[in-house]
Amino acid sequence: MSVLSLLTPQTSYGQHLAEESCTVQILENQERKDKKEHRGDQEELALLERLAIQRRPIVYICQTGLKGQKGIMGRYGKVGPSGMKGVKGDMGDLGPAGPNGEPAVAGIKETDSKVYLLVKEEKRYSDAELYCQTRGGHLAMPKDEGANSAIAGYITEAGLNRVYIGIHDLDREGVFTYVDLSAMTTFSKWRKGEPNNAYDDEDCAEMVASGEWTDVACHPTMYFVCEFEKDSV
Ligand SMILES: [Ca+2]
Ligand SMILES: [Ca+2]
Repeated sequence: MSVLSLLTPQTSYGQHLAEESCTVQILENQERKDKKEHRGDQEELALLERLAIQRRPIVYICQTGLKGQKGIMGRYGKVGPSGMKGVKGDMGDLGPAGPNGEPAVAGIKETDSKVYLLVKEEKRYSDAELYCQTRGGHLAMPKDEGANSAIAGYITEAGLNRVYIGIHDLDREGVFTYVDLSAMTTFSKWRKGEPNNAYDDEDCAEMVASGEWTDVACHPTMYFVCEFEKDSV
């Protein structure tokens, strides 16, 4: 590339803005001299002379083209690592007080040998027995008239109609036993027509307020009475 072609764009500045690309050229002193002889443009020669004296390379940068349109956005990069866990915030204000709950245990009833607990928490038969066992007892097992009357009175005082008691025929259909697996001997208080194993689905027992028993399904939830031996209380 000759020095003239390098220098020419400078004279037509403004007309080639969008077309010229950047060019860098370093000229040797001899080449500058050749050009001086070849062409007598005073301005160019003066420049070449000055550069030759200073022994600097000639660097000419052409104008770049017009700026293009903005490109489309690139793809998102990978998600960076998690930051450090922040400091725990202050505790919020206390919420409003909740409504008063009904006590689950409506009180205790005692006989000479037993303590009865009426639990006003609706549970299935098996869960009710589990509740009583967890506290060291069983569902109530009325084994004589005195015990049966005590439990019945308890139900009536609480204004309830029915509760689970600890009698079932889960092990052998039609053969009711107490929940501690002791056999029913002389005493029973079945209501007339019960047990009837209605819908072939009644293997548990409830006591109604009158003190009578009926066999019922084991899965509905209802209140129940636990009993504890006085010695173990
Ligand atoms: Ca049955
Ligand atoms: Ca029945």
